[in-house]
Amino acid sequence: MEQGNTIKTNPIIQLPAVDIWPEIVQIKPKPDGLANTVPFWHVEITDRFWANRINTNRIVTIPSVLEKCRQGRIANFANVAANNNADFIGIFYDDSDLYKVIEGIAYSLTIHPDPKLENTVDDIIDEIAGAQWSDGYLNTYYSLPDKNPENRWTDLEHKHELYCAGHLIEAAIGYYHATGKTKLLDVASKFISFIHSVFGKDKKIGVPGHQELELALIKLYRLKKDKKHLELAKFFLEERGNNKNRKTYGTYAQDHKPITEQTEAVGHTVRAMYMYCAMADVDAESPAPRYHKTLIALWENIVTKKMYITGGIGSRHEMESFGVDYELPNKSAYSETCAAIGNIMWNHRMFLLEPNARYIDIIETTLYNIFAASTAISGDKFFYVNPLESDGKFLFNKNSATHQTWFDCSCCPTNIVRFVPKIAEYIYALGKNELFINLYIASKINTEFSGQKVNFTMATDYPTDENIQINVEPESETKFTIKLRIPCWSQNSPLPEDLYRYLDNQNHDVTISINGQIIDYQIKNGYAIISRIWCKGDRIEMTIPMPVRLVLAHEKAIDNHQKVALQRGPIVYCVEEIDNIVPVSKITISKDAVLEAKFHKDLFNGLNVISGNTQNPADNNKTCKFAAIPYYAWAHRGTGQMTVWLNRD
Ligand code: FUB
Ligand code: ZN
Repeated sequence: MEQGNTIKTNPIIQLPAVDIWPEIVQIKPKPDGLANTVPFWHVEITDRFWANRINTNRIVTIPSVLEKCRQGRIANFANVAANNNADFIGIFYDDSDLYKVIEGIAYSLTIHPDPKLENTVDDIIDEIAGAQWSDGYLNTYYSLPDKNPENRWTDLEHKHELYCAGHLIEAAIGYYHATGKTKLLDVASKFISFIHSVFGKDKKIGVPGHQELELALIKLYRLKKDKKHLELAKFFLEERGNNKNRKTYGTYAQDHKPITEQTEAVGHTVRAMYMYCAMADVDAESPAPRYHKTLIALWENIVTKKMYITGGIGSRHEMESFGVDYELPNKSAYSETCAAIGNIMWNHRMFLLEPNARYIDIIETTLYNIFAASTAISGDKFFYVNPLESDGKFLFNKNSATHQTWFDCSCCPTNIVRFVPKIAEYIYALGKNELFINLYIASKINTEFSGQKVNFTMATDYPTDENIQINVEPESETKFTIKLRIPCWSQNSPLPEDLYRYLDNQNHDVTISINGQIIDYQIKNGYAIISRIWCKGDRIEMTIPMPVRLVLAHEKAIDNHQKVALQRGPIVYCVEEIDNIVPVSKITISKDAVLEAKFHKDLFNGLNVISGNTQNPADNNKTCKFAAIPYYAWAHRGTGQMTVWLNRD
């Protein structure tokens, strides 16, 4: 295949200390039809929904989780550094939380410098460096109260030394990029050199019990261009499910069969997501993809049988795992926040291997529903578990029936911290002479086509509003293609594939106009393709109708029999006790219900509330109103009952 031109976007926000991001996200000429990531600091988000969250992450979430890390995680490093024989505090993988927070701070510093915060992190990095063993090993659980080399690598299945190493690499690369400082990267490199000396074909044969190091090694390979990191990632992937040299861990850790034979998503969801990410990354580095077919089979299995309408995955609290096909309970759903983040990361990689809007449909649904729900609007309370129903009593969220400020295992808040500042990365992608507009998030980007600079400004209040305007400003007339994603939910499918469908089965055409003239367009792989010579002042207007739709689940998803969910655009709704006189479990929607969405500017920074009629069983079935709010806004007004799936008349 012909290789494309080098395609370029330009930083809009500010220059990072070192511009290594294009390497890390593998920005390089791609064959025709494929796309490159746009670095997150090349996109300025102006949209209120996400800009608020990015600011809240910086102003509230980061200080709050750092403070929590001081109550144990940072002390562990300091205690190893001080060699004071203190006992280890917390859970054996707690180091990873601190690394994830540093990674998140690094991304936040990239788009918003903060010398004071940077100093704080520098001090923490001193403690981390002080805790490193002279041979490069670094893990506080195996270093407290004392360092016993014999204990290391003795329980790869459960203890997370390799997992923590992966998060260390990601933090180190992020911090180097943001600040140009190499101390943490040196620590990570030394640890990885040690890991290379231990693991490999002619050395210790073993795989991480929790995947993560694999994808981090590929990032490191992209940065350092040293093939041995890629080879070690491949070694860990290829040894999975291979019981010739070791006792395998089974389905929980996706270690039950070789990965190319895995076609059903099983086991611990976060482990699975990180593994699928690494598989996609290896394929992105290889001229002959080895895992793509398997990944598509796994994707189809999840999307057709194992995904909640909110985009959540992982049905079971037990082992934090996938269930069997169509096992999608609502009240006992696990739907871990980390799994949702992992699923977004994986779908983005799938898009880069094969630019099809179906992957972005999953990203969008996950972002606006489960991910947006996972952090309270205040920014300092979180859902680890994201059920679709609550009776107000079941302590689904790690011993709580509502958000919590922290958890003994705080994988989710720390994943949120590192995910939010980088959301801009998902809005656009660049192919050869073409710009993909994947998410309709108000933003600005500056790019180049055939050497011509082009500014794009997207203005919209999507998904509250159905109108989007994109201003195209080339330096001078230039021919290129804009690919506008046509969301699946506008094409009569609530999510890709057939796990969910609309009750009314109606099409609502997306209209696109250029400079006021409605145009005909073709849809290919989920994108409206507009190729033309673009001139200064060109304006694209797009309207994606957002009627309130009633969603049905596949008949085999028995938990949702005789139930409907409400969806408007990508937003899934829920009903809460506080808004309704009828108990939420008794609200019933008829198929011809008139449902109205009305904007309330004072609720949660502004959102649409849906209302309609139901019957009140406590009042002779008299007709009365019910109200539904976006799922992402639930649990902000006290602890109470909530449900996404309503009775169907
Ligand atoms: O084991 C590390 C993390 O903690 C996992 O990814 C989460 O599911 C939680 O178990
Ligand atoms: Zn988690």
